[in-house]
This record gives sequence, structure tokens and C-alpha cells, in this order.
Amino acid sequence: MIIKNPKFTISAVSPKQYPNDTLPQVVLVGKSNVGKSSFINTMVNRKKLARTSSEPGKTRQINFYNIDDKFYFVDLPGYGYSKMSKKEQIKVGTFIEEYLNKSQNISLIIFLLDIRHLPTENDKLMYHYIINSGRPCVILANKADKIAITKVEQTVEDLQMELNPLKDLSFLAFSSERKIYSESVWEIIEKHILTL
Ligand SMILES: Nc1nc2c(ncn2[C@@H]2O[C@H](COP(=O)(O)OP(=O)(O)OP(=O)(O)O)[C@@H](O)[C@H]2O)c(=O)[nH]1
Ligand SMILES: [Mg+2]
Repeated sequence: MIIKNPKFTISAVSPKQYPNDTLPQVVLVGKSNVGKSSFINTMVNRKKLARTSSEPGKTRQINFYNIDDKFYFVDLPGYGYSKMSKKEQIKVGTFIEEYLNKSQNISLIIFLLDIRHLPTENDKLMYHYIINSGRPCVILANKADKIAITKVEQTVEDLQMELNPLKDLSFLAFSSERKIYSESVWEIIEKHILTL
């Protein structure tokens, strides 16, 4: 295991520039407030590396975090934040699309859903975009701490039936509050960054 060491060396790359190296990029996508920035903080054991907020729309730019010179976590803004002006929503949408279309080094897309809610129309658009792009993807049903632990497995399965009835993608529960889920996600990340 190469990255289960909690003492990462982490640096943030200027959000306006895509890194021009060939390190693999592990990118977080999902609607606003679903927990993308918190996911990064949890995985690297830092409370305030990626900025989070209980208000949707916290992340407005693309942030790259260099993890030990092994790979980047890429924190994207969320989509579907209705309080954002139309102009800003379009700007954010363009950011996301441009990055996903142009980056040559994406080794894994981590797509976050909220375990408590059925996928939104925007989630479905994102799902189809990812499938059509052919990029590797894992889907996490986040905020699993918000439902009874006995219901987690069935709920994840229900979400998968809704979005991916062919079951050709991995669906896993996740929670930034509960460490128990991060182990299997690290395994998936490692597998993908090693095979790029
Ligand atoms: N209970 C619980 N709360 C969570 C979890 N993950 C994130 N949150 C909370 O959800 C809120 C939004 O989290 P962020 O990480 O800022 O969400 P984001 O997807 O980065 O949001 P944008 O930057 O707006 O796209 C914060 O109040 C977090 O503390 C989780 O697993 N469980
Ligand atoms: Mg964020």
C-alpha cells in the first residue's frame, strides 16, 4: 500500500492553472453541498485543507491538491446550486465541462450522491456524461452517517438500481464522519492511480 500513510505531503496548485505534469488525477464531482471538499479532507486526515461549508456553493474554482507527488485530488465546484446567479451557474458548468473534457490525466472520477436522496436530473446528466466519456468512475453514496447503519447496504443498492441498473459501476457507501468507509475507497483509488 503506497498511500495509507496519514503523513502526506500536500500542496495546493494554483486553481487557475491545470498542472502540466502527468501525475494521475482523482476528481470529485457531484452536486453542490454533497460533500466533495469534505471527502478530500477526510481521506487525507486534514480538517481544513479543502474549504467546506454548510452553505452550498463553497467551492467556486478548480483546486488541485498534490498528494505526496503521487497523484492529485481535484476539487471541482458543485452543480445545481439554485441560489447562484444564472451567469455564475453557467460559468461553473463551463469550468466543470472544460476540465472533464480537456484533462488528459484523469485516472478516476469519484461521483458523490447523497445517500438520503434520489439522483437529481443534474446527477443523471452527469452520470450519462461520465458513462459516455468512458472514464473510470466509482459512485459514493455520501453522508451514510445520516441514516441507520442497518439501512445503508439496501439504500446503496436502491440508488444503484435507479442510476446504474446494469451494475457495471462500483457503488459504495461513504461518510466523512465515519472512518469505516474510507478503507475500501483507498483501495479503489490505489488501483486506478497505479494503472494509469
Ligand atoms: N453528516 C455528514 N455531513 C457531511 C458529510 N460530508 C459533508 N458533510 C457536510 O456537508 C456540508 C457540505 O460539505 P462540502 O464538503 O463543503 O460540500 P461540497 O460538495 O464541497 O460543496 P460545494 O463546494 O458547494 O460544491 C458541510 O456542512 C459538511 O460538513 C458526511 O459524510 N456526513
Ligand atoms: Mg466544495
